[in-house]
Amino acid sequence: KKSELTSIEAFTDKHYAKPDPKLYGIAKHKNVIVIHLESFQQFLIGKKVNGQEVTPFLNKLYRSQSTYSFDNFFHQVGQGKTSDAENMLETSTYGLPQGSLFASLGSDNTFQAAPAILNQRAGYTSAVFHGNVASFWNRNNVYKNMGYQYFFDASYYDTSGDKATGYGLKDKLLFKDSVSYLQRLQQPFYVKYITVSNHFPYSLDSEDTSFKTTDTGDSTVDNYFQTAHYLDQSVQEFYQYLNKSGLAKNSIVMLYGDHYGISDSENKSLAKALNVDPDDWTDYDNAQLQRVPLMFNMPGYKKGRVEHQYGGEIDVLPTLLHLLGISSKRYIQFGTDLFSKQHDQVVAFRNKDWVDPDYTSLSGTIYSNKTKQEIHPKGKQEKQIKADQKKVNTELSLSDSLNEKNLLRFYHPKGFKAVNAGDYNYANGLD
Ligand code: GP9
Ligand code: MN
Repeated sequence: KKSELTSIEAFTDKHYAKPDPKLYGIAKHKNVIVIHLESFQQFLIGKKVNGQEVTPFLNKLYRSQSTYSFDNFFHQVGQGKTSDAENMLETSTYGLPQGSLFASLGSDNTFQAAPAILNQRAGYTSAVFHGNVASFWNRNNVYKNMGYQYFFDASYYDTSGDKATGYGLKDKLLFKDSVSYLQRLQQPFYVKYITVSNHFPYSLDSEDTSFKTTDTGDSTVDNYFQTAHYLDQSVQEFYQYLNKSGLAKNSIVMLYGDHYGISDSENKSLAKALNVDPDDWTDYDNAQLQRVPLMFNMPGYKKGRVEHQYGGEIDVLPTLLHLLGISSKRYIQFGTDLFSKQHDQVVAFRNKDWVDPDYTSLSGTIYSNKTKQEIHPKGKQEKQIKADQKKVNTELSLSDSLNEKNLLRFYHPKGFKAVNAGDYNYANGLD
């Protein structure tokens, strides 16, 4: 087992991408506020329905000079959906080929995750705010193993009557009702808000929306724009609080979409809403639709822009650490800093498909991104594509060995103190 760890370490060492010195540490000592935009896909950004922007606030944030945004950023989740996204963002290792890592391994595995790293390297306090019950996706156990100090789950809020929908407290209320807890956290803090209102089946009470949506005839698609609009307003209201309280100027806010909201089987109805002929819709289009937003917003910052490099959820942790001025080199992480010149732009999906700036590979069929057509690569091109596929396979299988055999328990990065889940008792909350 230890020799396996050695080969994993050799891979991630060699794969490591060093930070861009111009961006390293630009958010040093700032609070980190992560906003998990449930089921939020990139096509919502800038989208208008009946002349009205679906997500006007996020659109503004996306284009603001205070934000680094990405337009070729992909989700990489498998069956663990939200929990896979969380796992990748917190650890820069992949979810499992089947099921949810949180659910199947999360109670016992050793993690070297963001909350513990930030606490030990830079004194961060950590917390999660989420309006569903703590046991969903086994979060209660996983968060303790990751070193999260506080978890404000549904039991901390009033979720009675029409205050909640299927997956818990409505987003506007989550942001509003969590303020009293957030205010009491010692700074700098690393906090994560997991929203739920924009979740299938995208139902909202009529009092929560007046958005005039599409009429594709597919209620999932039509409702999706309404709940996305509600989520946008929720984030806007939270920003009003961040600005008023002064937290905004001491914080970096990272927003990301966790995975698709409209499944491949519904993409033909979606095509109508996107003004594309549904009969022309292909597997290639399904793959391209797996883009989700990623934004690093620093209120007051002036050099932000929309970045075009390809990347995915696996790349977020090293990117964030470097913005905070914390080197990621000593950790086993499969992603690479999105801003690095050495960043690896081949984005692996959990089923071994992949995309990069030039090609899309789906079950071994190769498409040119330029023509959107299937190609039959020859010569140098074929060699490159084979090498990329091999790297994708290797990377996924090394990540699986690491997690399935719990190998991080044998890995001791410099200065890292193993997390003791027993240190945390969320039932007692803040004292
Ligand atoms: C529920 C939520 C949804 O707590 O995070 O998870 P998902 O169904 O998207 O995996
Ligand atoms: Mn989700």
